[in-house]
Formats: sequence, structure tokens, C-alpha cells
Amino acid sequence: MRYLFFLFLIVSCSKSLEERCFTTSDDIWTKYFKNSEDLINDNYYAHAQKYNVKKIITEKPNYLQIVNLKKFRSFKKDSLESKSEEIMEKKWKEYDSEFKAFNNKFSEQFTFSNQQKIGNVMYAFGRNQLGFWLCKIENEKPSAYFLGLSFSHYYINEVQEKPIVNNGFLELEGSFVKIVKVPGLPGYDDYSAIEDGKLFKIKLEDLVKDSDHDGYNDIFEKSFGLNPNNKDTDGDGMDDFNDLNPMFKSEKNKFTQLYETLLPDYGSENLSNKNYYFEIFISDCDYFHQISPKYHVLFSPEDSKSKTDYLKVTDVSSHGIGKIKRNKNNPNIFYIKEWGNSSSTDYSAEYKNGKWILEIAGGYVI
Ligand SMILES: [Ca+2]
Ligand SMILES: [Ca+2]
Ligand SMILES: [Ca+2]
Repeated sequence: MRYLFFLFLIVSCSKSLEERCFTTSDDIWTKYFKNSEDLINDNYYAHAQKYNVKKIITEKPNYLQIVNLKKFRSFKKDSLESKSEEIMEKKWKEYDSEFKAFNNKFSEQFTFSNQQKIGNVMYAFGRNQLGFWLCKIENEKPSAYFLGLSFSHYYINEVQEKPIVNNGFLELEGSFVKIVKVPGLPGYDDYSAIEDGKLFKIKLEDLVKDSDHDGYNDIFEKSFGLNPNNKDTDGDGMDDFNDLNPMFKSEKNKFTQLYETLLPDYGSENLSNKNYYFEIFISDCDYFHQISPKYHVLFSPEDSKSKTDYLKVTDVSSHGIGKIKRNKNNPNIFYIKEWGNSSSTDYSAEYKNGKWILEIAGGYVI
């Protein structure tokens, strides 16, 4: 057993920095691009498709209890009704005023629903690109707790028949679902129910547990590969909650600079104090890992076996940046690819006087 573990360690660490960040042959280059798009397009879907009720239940987080309901709103009813034009319009009209306190406190990092007040504590259900959250405002202080339930498998009804916080539990009505189509267009995912009538219950005590007191609950840290028992996962002196790149220590060199240049740019909007807003990148490249970003970033390994359980089945990555290819004749020229939900751009990058000059060399837009 020990031998096997040792062997596994050697295999998983065997790639050199050169291999992790650079690509050489044109063949690998094309193949890599194909693979990196597959990462976004097919892997999650193919993997998520393998799940049936039994497999979802077998692999469910141990803190989650599932109760079968006799009377319930079906996935179809809930999703159709909440998407109807009439209801959408009404909802958006009232949304701003209804969730004013939450929007203010969480600076619009979530879409809220199902607000509830218990004593002087306000709760709301929150959704963002990473998944589902319970948001709380207590004594003017906002905190959000990640549920760790993948939207690839769990659908939470928009309309909850009962208050969501009850007797020390978060209780959410919903269904088991699967993603049915639209690969490559996250946000346009379509779902179908595989079993309706579920009540998902999580003990509040388990949900709010933040062992290292860094502001992120244990479930969040485990889901994304941070250390739930260390408030400074990468040991750079900045705690996970405030570290824009909490997984890896930032460095400054020409290749980290190249990756920084290629990060999606959101203009003047300041995202650095949005602690629940993350861009997730799938990359094993050390230079990419060592960036100093302007907003919170997290990294997921390329190899699906090394991913966290949550990231194995949940597509939370909306952008990607590939490996670097060297120009055989000019040591200052490199090629690199960057892609988003519906486009992909190939760049030729020249390092000149300490700066990168990028030129578009190709790409596509869907
Ligand atoms: Ca924590
Ligand atoms: Ca931590
Ligand atoms: Ca840190």
C-alpha cells in the first residue's frame, strides 16, 4: 500500500515546469488546444452524464441529508414558472428593493432568493458562478457559506414552500438533475430532472463551520482545494479571505507577467474586495499559478483525477489561458492561446523592454 502511494506521488509530480508551462511540437500544440477546449466542453458533461440517482446519493457530501417529499414542486413546474416572462418581469421589478440589504452588503456578488428573518439575523439563498450559498447578515456583518452541492446534480427550487432556515437546519426543496446539452456555453446549460421531490437538509452548524476562522467555511475550502485548517493556505502572509491568489504565492517574472496580461479585464470595476467573486482557471503551469491578479482567482488541476470532488463534476471555469509555445528562431517571441465562453484567441507575444506586446494571430467567435 505504501509502495503504491509512493509510486502515485512520483507519477503525479513527474512533469517538469517546462512541461507544465511550455509546449513544443506543433502536434502537441494542436492537441493541447483541442484538449483545453475539451476541458470546458466535454469533460464535465461527459462526467456528469455518468451520474444516476444512486451514484449521486453514494457520492453525496456526508453533511447532506436527503428527505423524500410526498408533496412537492417538480423541477419542470418550478423551472418553467420561474422562467416565464411574466414572473421574470415581476421578479426583477421587485428584486432590487426586496434584496436591497443583501445587494448592498454583498456588493452584488450573488443572485438572491428566499429571504428570511430570524430575530436580528437575515438569511437569503445566494447563487453565483461557483454554486449555491447561504448568505447571512448579522449585526450588519455579511457572511456567505458555500453549500458544496454541484449544480450539475442538484437543482434548488426558485420557489420554496417553507422558510429555508428551520430548527437549526438549512432546508431546500429541489430535485436531482442532469445537464442535457449546450456544451461549451456555460450559462446556457439545460437541465432535466432525474428525480423530483427532494428536501436537501444541512445542519447550520456544519455549514457555518470555519475551522481556521479565515472567513471561508470548511465546505468552500474543501470544494476548491484551499486548506480549511490553515488561514493562509499558500503561506505568503495574507489570509485566504483577503488573498487575491490564495492558493499560490505570487512571483514577478516575465512569464507571470504574460499570464497577467492575458487575464480577462473587467475595466475600472474594482473586484478586489469581492471576496466571493472568483475566476477559476484550469492549469498546472507554475507561472500561471504565480500571478498577481486584480480579483480573486483559484486554480484547478488539469488532470481530472487530481481535482477536488466538487470540481470534478462542476464547470465553474469561464475563461482559460493555455500553455506557452516558443518561437524556434526568436527567443523573445512566444505563442499563447486564451479562451472564454464563446470565443478563443491565439496570440503572438513579443517580450520587448520588459513588456509584452501581443498580436492576435488567429481565433474564433461562436
Ligand atoms: Ca476557513
Ligand atoms: Ca483556509
Ligand atoms: Ca495567502
